This record gives sequence, structure tokens and C-alpha cells, in this order.
Amino acid sequence: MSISTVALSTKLSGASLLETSLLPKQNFSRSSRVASFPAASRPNVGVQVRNNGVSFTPAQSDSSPGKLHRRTRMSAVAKESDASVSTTTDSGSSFAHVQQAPEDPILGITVAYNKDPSPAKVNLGVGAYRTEEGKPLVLNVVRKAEQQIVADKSRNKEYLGITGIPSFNKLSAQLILGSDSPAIAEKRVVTVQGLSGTGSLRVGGEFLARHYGGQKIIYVPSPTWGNHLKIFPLSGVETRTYRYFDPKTKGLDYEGMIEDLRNAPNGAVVLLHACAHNPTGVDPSQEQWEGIRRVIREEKQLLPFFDSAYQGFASGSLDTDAWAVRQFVNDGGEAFIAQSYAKNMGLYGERVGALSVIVKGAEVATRVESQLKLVIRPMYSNPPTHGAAIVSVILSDKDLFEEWKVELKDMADRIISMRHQLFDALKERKTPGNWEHILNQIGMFTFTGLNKQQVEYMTREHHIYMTLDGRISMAGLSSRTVPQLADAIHSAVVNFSSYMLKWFARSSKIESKLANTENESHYQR
Ligand code: PLA
Repeated sequence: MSISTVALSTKLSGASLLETSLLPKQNFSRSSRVASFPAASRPNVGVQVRNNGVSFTPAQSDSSPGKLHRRTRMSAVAKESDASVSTTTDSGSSFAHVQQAPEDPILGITVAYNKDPSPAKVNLGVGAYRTEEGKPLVLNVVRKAEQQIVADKSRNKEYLGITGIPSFNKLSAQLILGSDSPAIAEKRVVTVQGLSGTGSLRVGGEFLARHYGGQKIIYVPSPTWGNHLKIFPLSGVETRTYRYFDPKTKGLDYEGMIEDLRNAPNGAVVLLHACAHNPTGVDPSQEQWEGIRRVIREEKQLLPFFDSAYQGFASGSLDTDAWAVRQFVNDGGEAFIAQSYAKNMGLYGERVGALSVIVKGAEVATRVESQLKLVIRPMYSNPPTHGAAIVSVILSDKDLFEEWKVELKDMADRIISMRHQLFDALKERKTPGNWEHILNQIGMFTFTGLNKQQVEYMTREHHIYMTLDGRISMAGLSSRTVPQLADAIHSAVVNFSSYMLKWFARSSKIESKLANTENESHYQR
């Protein structure tokens, strides 16, 4: 299997989003795109994927990692651009060379949605929970905790320490690892408050780039949440993919995953979605998790880095959704965990999360914490107070904690009921194809299998907004919007059925290659 460096710039999906009717068209000039390299002083930064000869295009990329990559490969072009910087243009601005960037492949969907004047529009792009009425939800427990915080005059707005609120950190580690975790008792866990899941992943990436004694290469699943493909290269950790999703079965490519992990160099890092894999909604079974753990811990020495953005959303149970993480930590090995409270506590905009680093000894843990502070301090100095205070209040109050679990289960159950309603609606319409995966997939998203052409059609004709890889946020659906979505899917499938047939014919010939393509490619030829 070959490892090949990929020029992310050759086909930016962000740019392809712009090419659609969703967003205004922009002009991109290849030569001037490489003009600025804010992080290029870092050596060895690049994006690499194993691609088995199939060209790889992350569905969710902007130009940043590509820029870094081109810095190493296209210095001639860079020089050309540098020259244009010194002469500037007739506008006289030193920034006249700055190119219009594409919208983010996920958050840009909301931008396009907001511009659509249609009253029928539905936003199923970003993974944000909505009520049956289609409204954002602030949990009752969050309101209660906020009232307590506001009423407590002993609280102030002073800076937090660099690592955040100590009780928040302790409670977060207990939430993901279990309050009886041996690693916590042995003081082998360092937890720092982070800027939600994204910030926690980034601090983890930066720490690995500076201090990891193993291979500074991280393997992420194919496909994965698109931001992983930016966070780690920009942190200075080379990023490669392992096979994960099998488009033929719409399930886990377990054999492919195991083979790729076996072929990874010893000491590499492996990013694992703790539960409710985004975007596929496909999680390993407990037996498969054990097989993965054995390869990571026993056959090889790999470092697991868990991204836990949906604890409680997959099954409705906090403990069940932490099961895989706990298997890896309870075996005594080292691990990284990034946690987010965006979805499970509905604290999206509060940006509250945590990074836990589990190491082999208490003294190492102390030193790791001291270095994490040096990563955080020049980045954002110290984290914000309010969101973490809310989480601390809820996690430390038995009644509020119980109430939270009920509200969390209600959200998870509503998402599951949307799966059933959508499946039934497609069955009712006799929509061609097998839609069982809508029921079988887990968490916030359904990875529908709809291709880019069909998604664009659904947006244009039915005002359904979703990511171009065919992912829909089930949490954004309601009983009212299910029929509209089912109509849209039905007509997209019927209108593009000859296209689909051709695709299936082709896909059976090249299925082994497809197993290694990234988010959009297999659905978007
Ligand atoms: N990790 C995964 C796997 C995610 O899906 C997300 C969010 C995050 C981390 C980061 O979330 P946070 O920083 O807000 O805590 N993914 C969303 C939103 C829900 C996004 O793209 O930012 C999504 O729609 O995929």
C-alpha cells in the first residue's frame, strides 16, 4: 500500500460548494492562492493519506492545509506570489493579494440557508439539536444552573487559571472515564478545560507535535469530521487516513480498518470517534472495539486519541457511550480524549470542553500538565468561565445530574424517532433503494448515500440544506419536516436514478479502490 502526499488544493470541496448555486461564485486564481502561509514556519507540516491509487479529496477542506503543503512543493509559485505582494495592486492595499476563501463545508451551509428567503427551507447541515417546533433548545438543567450562578454573589469574572476550573476538569474526567476509574485514582489523568471539542483537539494536536515521543503522525478514519483534516496538520501532526466506512454495505469496513492499523508505523496516533461516528453514524460493535484495542495495544504500540463529541447522544446513556473509551483506559495504556459539551448539554456557543491526557505515571502527568499550560497560554491565555461553571454545577449536583440524564435521553429518543419517521415515509413513497441504514446508523447524523448532484438538486428544488457528502442532521428534523425531506429524497433518487444505476455498476468494479476514498468522492462522481 502506498503512502502518497495529497495536494489538497487540486480539488477543494469548499470551492465546489461555491460552484453550486448555493453560494455566490468567486474567482480563484491558482497562482495567487499560495500567497500567505501563516503557519508555514513549522517544519514537516503536510497532509498525507494512504490512497491506493485513488485520488483523495477531503470533502471538508479549505485552503489552509493545502497552502502549507504547497509551500513545500510549489516554492516557485510561492515566489511568484511573493513578488505580487511587494508590488501590491492598484487598490494600494498590502492585502490586495488575499483571496476570497470558500465557506466552511458545514458551517457554510447555515450561511447559505440564512440567505434563502423561502419559508419552506430546512437546515439539516450543522449538527445542532432542534425541538419538534424546529427551535434551538436550552436544557432546563442549564437554565437552573445559570440561575444558581447568577444568584451566587460570591462568583466573579476574574481570569481562570490557564487550565480552567479545577472542579470542571475533575468532573469531566469522571464523566468520560467513570467515577471509579483506576487511572484517576492513580493520578495518571491530566485534564484541562478546552474551547469545546475543537479547541481541545487542537491543544492535544499542538502538544503531540511538541512533545510526543512516538511518530508524529495521526491516522483518522475515512471519512471523518472534516475539521480533523485541518486541525492536526495545522498543529504540526502529519495526517493520514485508515479505512472505516464501506459504501457497499453502508457499514464498518472492519477488515480494512484493522489492516490499515496493522500497517501503521509503531508509535503513530490513531484518532477514534468515541461514539456516534461523524459523518457515517457507524460505530464498531463491542466485539470489534476489542479487536481494534488489541491491534492498538498488543500487536502494535499505537496511541489512541478519542474524540468524544456525542457522549449520551448515541444510545441515550452516558455510560454506554463511554464504553469504548473506558476499555482503552482501563487496560492501563496511555490515551488522549477530547470532550465536548456542545451537543450533550446544548452548550454549543459557550465553547466548553476538555482535553484529558492519560499517561503511565503520576509524575509524568504533572510534567505533562505543566507543558499543556505552555501550549495554552500563548494561544488564548485561559479559557472562558461561564460554560464550564454551568457544567460544574450540573455535574456536581445529584438532582441536576439526574435531570440532565433525562433531558439527554429525550433528545436521543427524539432523534431515533426521526429515523423511524423518515424510514417509514420513504417506504410509503416506495422510494427506490434500501434505506435500512437510516434505522441502523447511530447518533445525530444519517449518511444517506445521496450524491452531490442529488444534494444540490434537493437544495435547489426543495430548500433542504445538507452537506454535500449526503449527510443529514437528524437532530434538525421534526415530524413537520419529515414529509418534505422524504419528498425531496424521493424525487432526487427518481430523477437521478439512471445516474445511480451507472454509479452502482461502476462502484462494483472499483469497490476495493473506493474503500480508501474520502468523504465525498464515492458519492460524488
Ligand atoms: N468532533 C466531532 C466528531 C464533531 O462532529 C464536532 C462538531 C466536533 C468535534 C467539535 O464540536 P465543538 O467544537 O462544537 O465542541 N461537529 C458539528 C459542528 C456538530 C461543526 O462542524 O463544527 C457538525 O455539524 O459536524
